[in-house]
This record gives sequence, C-alpha cells and structure tokens, in this order.
Amino acid sequence: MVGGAVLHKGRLLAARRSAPPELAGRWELPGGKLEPGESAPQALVRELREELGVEAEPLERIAGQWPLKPGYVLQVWTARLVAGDPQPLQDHDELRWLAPGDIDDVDWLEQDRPAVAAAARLLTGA
Ligand code: 9L3
Ligand code: MG
Repeated sequence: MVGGAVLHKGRLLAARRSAPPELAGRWELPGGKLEPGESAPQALVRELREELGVEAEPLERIAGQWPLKPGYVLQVWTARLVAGDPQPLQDHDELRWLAPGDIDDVDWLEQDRPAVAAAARLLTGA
C-alpha cells in the first residue's frame, strides 16, 4: 500500500475516509494498493489521480513502513501537486490542508501517524 504526503504551500493534505464503515470518518494520507507491475510511485500517481483528480509528482520516500492487514504494509512518499485542485472524488468525503501546528486536529488512522509526523517535521524544517 502506498500513501501520499501531498505538500503544498506549507501544508499537508489530509483526506477523510468515507468507507468502509469501520474506517469512515478517520483521516489518512490518500493512496491505495499497487496494481501488478506498478512501482509504488507509479501507483501513487494513479491513486491520487483517481481519488483526488490531480496530477502529482512523488518526491521522496518517508523512511519506514507500517503494517496494515496481513500481507500489506504502508509506505509513504512525499508528493507535490503538478496540476489540479484536489477533490474528494472517491473513497473520501472531506479534504483538509493542515499547517504543521494543526496536524493533530484530525483523527488520523493509527498506521498513518508516524509518516504524518515525519511530513509535519519536513514542513517545519525540524
Ligand atoms: N490504509 C491506511 N492508510 C493509508 C491508506 C491509503 C490505506 N494512508 C489502509 C486502510 C484500509 C486499507 O489500507 O484498511 C486499504 O486502503 P484502500 O485501498 O481502501 O485505500
Ligand atoms: Mg485509497
């Protein structure tokens, strides 16, 4: 699984899941599963296009990987917007741009928290 820490104008993009019911209302870094033959950055570009309607460029991997359900781990790349304004087209019902000081304002999925913290540190230069 690949997630994107989309950074723009000093803020991090957070996406609120609308499904499945047990995850609805929790916030995540948008992304999804790799399809056969895709690299993680390729999958991230496709997922951000499908879910948010934007063109994005993966920049660098955030160190670490976090277990999801059996057989899956979450890897995260920072990314920048190349074109488009993100919209919750699929799987999400709200988006927010969070400044570093507002990162804890939303209820992140547990698995995303370390990468979110790392992305916030990148934004502050810490
Ligand atoms: N997941 C966790 N954090 C993320 C992403 C993109 C996904 N940043 C978890 C939530 C679901 C599973 O992975 O349990 C599948 O996600 P998706 O394929 O429905 O996006
Ligand atoms: Mg997804």
